Amino acid sequence: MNISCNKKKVKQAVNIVSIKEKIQGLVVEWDTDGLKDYCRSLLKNNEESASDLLKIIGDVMKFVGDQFEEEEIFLPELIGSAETVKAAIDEVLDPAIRASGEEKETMGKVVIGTVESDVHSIGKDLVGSFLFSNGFEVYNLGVEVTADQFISKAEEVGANVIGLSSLLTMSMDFQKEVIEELKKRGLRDKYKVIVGGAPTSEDWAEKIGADGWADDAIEAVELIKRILK
Ligand code: B12
Repeated sequence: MNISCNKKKVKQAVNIVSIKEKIQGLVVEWDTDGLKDYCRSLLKNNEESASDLLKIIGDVMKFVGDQFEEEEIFLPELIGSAETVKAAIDEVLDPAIRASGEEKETMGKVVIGTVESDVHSIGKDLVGSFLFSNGFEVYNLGVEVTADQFISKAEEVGANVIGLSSLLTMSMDFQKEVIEELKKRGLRDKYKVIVGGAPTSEDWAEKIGADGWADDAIEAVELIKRILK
């Protein structure tokens, strides 16, 4: 590898670090307009792609989550950061991904949501956005989604995959309930069901009879590609 190629790589790495620092600053300050404007300008100047910005934002939210767990920040600060990130994803990054992906042939249809009694949306939204940017048609049903709502939507759109997110130990059983309800309706074999969220695991997925589990949004895309092959 020649020197100029190495220099370019170092420059790219430095850029990513400074972009992440800037985004982190805007997220912890709850500077929603600042974050949206910054993302827009990075996209406009082709400095970063929408999918790379989603990855950075995912890392930043993991950092904010850890700070909350270590009691470095408190609930109102956490909510402020979450709202800031959600606005940037909904209003800037998702539309950018959608605009660039219009011509793509669909890789499959995925109905995704956070299960009943659980309001955590950020991880599930990231998974949905990554799937979309990888050519999947995504139906994001939001949070506190019931088994009937998941199944009705999957039936309506002819989905291939149902993705169930759960961030609470207490809501994990609702993932199981969706699978049981599919069985009751004689629809279990019609859909691949995947699960995710911090308290879930590969073992849990196996225990409840899901078709797969992924630790993060990037793995979720690989998982779906694999199980739909
Ligand atoms: C942000 C947050 C909130 C925000 C949510 C805002 C929002 N719009 O989402 C608010 C403040 C509202 C909140 C509320 C509550 N929270 Co909360 N919250 C968190 C926190 C700090 C971060 C979650 C997050 O966004 N992480 C960042 C994202 C990017 O990561 P992720 O969600 O894990 O998602 C990734 C993977 O898991 C995976 N993934 C996610 N979904 C899916 C789905 C599929 C199909 C696949 C394949 C993969 C996948 O890919 C994602 C992207 O890489 C976590 C702690 C933590 N460190 O995780 C606590 C945490 C989840 N919350 C917790 C609790 C207890 C609550 C409350 C009950 C608090 C209360 N007493 O009111 C309420 C819940 C109310 C309810 N009914 O749901 C606990 C849960 C404990 C447990 N195991 O049950 C945690 C772990 C904090 C703690 N240690 O106590 N919370």
